[in-house]
Amino acid sequence: MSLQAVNKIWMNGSLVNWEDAKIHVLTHALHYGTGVFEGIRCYSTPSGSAVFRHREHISRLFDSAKLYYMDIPYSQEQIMQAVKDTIKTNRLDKCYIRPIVFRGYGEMGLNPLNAPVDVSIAVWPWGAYLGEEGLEKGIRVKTSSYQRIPSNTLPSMAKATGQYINSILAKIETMKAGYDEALLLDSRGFVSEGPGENIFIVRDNVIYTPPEHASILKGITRDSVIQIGRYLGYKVVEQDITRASLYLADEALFTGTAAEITPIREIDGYEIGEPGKITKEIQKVFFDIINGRFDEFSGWLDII
Ligand code: PPE
Repeated sequence: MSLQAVNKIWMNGSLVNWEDAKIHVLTHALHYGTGVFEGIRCYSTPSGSAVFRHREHISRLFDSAKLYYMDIPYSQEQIMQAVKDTIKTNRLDKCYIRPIVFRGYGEMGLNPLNAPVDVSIAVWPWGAYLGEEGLEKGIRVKTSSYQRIPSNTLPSMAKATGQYINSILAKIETMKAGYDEALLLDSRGFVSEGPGENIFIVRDNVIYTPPEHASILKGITRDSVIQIGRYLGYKVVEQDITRASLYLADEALFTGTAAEITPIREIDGYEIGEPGKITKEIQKVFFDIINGRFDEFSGWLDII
């Protein structure tokens, strides 16, 4: 998806012009993938623009940084304030937010510990990740021949830049095969997640999603859907999912900040069908929450 430029980007404590937000080609993270990032959305609500589950995202950013031995030279509160400042200065009422913490310029080689830790926050308008039609009618998914990186190879819980080349290979492979999105299995062969989404299935009115040990990124949208599902009175179970139960699912959906709640209508040639009842119910509550129309979960919105 091509970027839509806005006015300013936050870099190491100051707001710089979009076109001046540059780094050196010998930036450590460019060579070795030593960066961690977040994807957050800000929505327009009747009480003003609101960052969705802001604290949880910033807290995950700090956890990712910790797993890669990076000390962020700001507090979580300072980063949250910087996110708000960046949105305000760009006068966007809704946008995607991309904070990134990365090993900067000054050291080469595989010991990054003396390289500086740089922090940047960019925002831009970003529409439906898998298309408006995908959100409404569901998408076609194919299992990738690439496995999701096992957590004893790289920490799945970290949202690290370098880890995304795994997602990217899976994504390209599936797109070239004519599908909308990939699904990755874990190293044991159980369902893990999409290249940038967690997955849920529904069977006999029970909602299932893979557990942490299936090498997933612990998605914040995933957590939101677990809570919404339970609020709606459904049983939501975190357990290993086999390929067969995926193929026999009554409903299936992807969750993610960018993808929001995208129904899956076909997997590997097995028809799941049009978005089902539970998917639609969850979607409705989710969209009501982010649009500020659902008081029960209003604590998830940080008004800027
Ligand atoms: N798994 C992966 C691998 C992942 O990248 C994401 C988010 C999720 C699960 C869902 O997590 P959460 O956003 O907390 O619900 N992927 C981000 C990056 C997408 C991109 O293309 O860049 C996102 O959705 O912002």
